[in-house]
Amino acid sequence: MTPRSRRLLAVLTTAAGVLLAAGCTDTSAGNGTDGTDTPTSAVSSTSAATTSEQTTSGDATGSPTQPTESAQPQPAAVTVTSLPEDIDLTDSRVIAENLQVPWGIAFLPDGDALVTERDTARLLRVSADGDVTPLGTVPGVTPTSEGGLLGVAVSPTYADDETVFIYVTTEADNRVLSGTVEDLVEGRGTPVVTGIPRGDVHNGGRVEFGPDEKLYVTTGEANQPDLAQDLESLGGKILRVNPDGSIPTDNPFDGSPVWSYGHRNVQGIAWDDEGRMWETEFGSQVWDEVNLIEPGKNYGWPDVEGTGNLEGMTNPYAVFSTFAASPSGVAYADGALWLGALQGETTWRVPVKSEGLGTPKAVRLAEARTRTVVLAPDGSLWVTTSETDRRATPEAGDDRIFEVEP
Ligand SMILES: [Ca+2]
Repeated sequence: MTPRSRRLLAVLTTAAGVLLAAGCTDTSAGNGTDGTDTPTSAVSSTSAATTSEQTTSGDATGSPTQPTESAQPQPAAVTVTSLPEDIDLTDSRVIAENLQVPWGIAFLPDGDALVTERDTARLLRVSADGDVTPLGTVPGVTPTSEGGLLGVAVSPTYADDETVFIYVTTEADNRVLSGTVEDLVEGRGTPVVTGIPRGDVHNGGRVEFGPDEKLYVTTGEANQPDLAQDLESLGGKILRVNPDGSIPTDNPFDGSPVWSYGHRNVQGIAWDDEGRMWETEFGSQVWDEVNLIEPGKNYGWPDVEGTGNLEGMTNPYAVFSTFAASPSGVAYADGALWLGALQGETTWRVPVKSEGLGTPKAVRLAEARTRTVVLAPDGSLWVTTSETDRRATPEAGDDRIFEVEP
């Protein structure tokens, strides 16, 4: 048996043990940190331990299963427990290479992208033609194992205000800053949200404008699981604020930026054609999740990982064994969610239907761990690799941004 199959068997055994323990979850950082604590070569393809295509258990249509008052067991969400044996490499074009942990991407009105580098705290301008222009380094960023310069968003009214939003890990907290690019790299960013718990791991970090032009911010529980259930803490939440940081009057909790809670570590959000907000979330040892986010709802962590059917807690629409996904960013394109995956060298394409999610398909957009997937203005997907983040063995040219057609 290869080391890889031994490891996968160990993971499967752990999964079975946890499931048999009827809801007991392992709340340690463990393997469920941002990706994996082993080099990607250990999980670069399938093994004898996972011989089948991904399976869909329970409701074959992938309908959602939300907690109800009923005592009847609920069917599981769309469930993926393995990687296919062979996944063809998708045709792609390299846009940029030799980057250091590219993390966030946001497009400017002219089609160029702003790209963040997590550990260097550099802000880059990247054109579709592959021109990479360093714009400066954001001062005050204090990278941790998973923290640093993370998400970036461009104001919906950028043409008028030239405002950019970034999510940064400082010595004291995680926070969202706004300003022009020049403001941000010269240390004059305006605090928009402060006091998000920071940790060595589980720092969240995505910032995105919704269709309602509110700013959504995804956080992690900073490896303090109880924070996820504490409505007074900004850890383990999805936050919703006005661009100036004030609290929208229609938020679910009066005077609070909290939009949803009970999250472990969220690094991906995207909206579908119907305006519904989907979220990707790292599991601890067993189940990564895809959730439909609705205001005020409790998504369960740390009481439940995956589908728990606990009263007052909302089940995911899809779950993936952590070794098969570990999803960071997510994009919506061509009627599907595209999940960047830090394990398995895959991107998962998950069809979105009006009633829920369809059967996920593993797609290989790069022979690498993928971090961020975003929809570009021209309808293509930009995908970042994450081989230089100390969880893998980088090769010459890492890390890269690829362009693919959805
Ligand atoms: Ca959950």
